[in-house]
Amino acid sequence: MTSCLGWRRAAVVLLSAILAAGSGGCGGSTEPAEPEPSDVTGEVSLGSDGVQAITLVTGDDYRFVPAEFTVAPGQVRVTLDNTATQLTHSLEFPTGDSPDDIGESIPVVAPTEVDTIEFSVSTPGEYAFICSFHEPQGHTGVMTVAA
Ligand SMILES: [Cu+2]
Repeated sequence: MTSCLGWRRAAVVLLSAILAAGSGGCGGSTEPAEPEPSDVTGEVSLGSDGVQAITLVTGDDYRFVPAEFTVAPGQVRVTLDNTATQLTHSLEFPTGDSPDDIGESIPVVAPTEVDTIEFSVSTPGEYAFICSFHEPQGHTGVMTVAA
């Protein structure tokens, strides 16, 4: 008698587990989409010459995509691709508050133009960069030099 009841309970538990698993799978498609990884952290790749390279895209808004990326100490090549039809941008590492003085900048990149700078970093830390035209609108980013 008791063993029969036990089996029935087990069956109920098993059925509940199946239903829970099924509803969990359906719920997955309704979860909010996560931000594209490229919106958060950039893809730094090695160029054919072994230099770390990354392209930041900017457009008719006040964003660098990605706005944050990480490199190792050494040579770095940063390309700014301005896909905008209206806005002119720049990419500058302000001096004074960075561990290394990078000393390279792209002072002007007109709509649809692309420009590249190359520099070396040696001191791990965070290096803020800005678009000098739109810093007040939050057109900024951070390059991290890993230890
Ligand atoms: Cu800008």
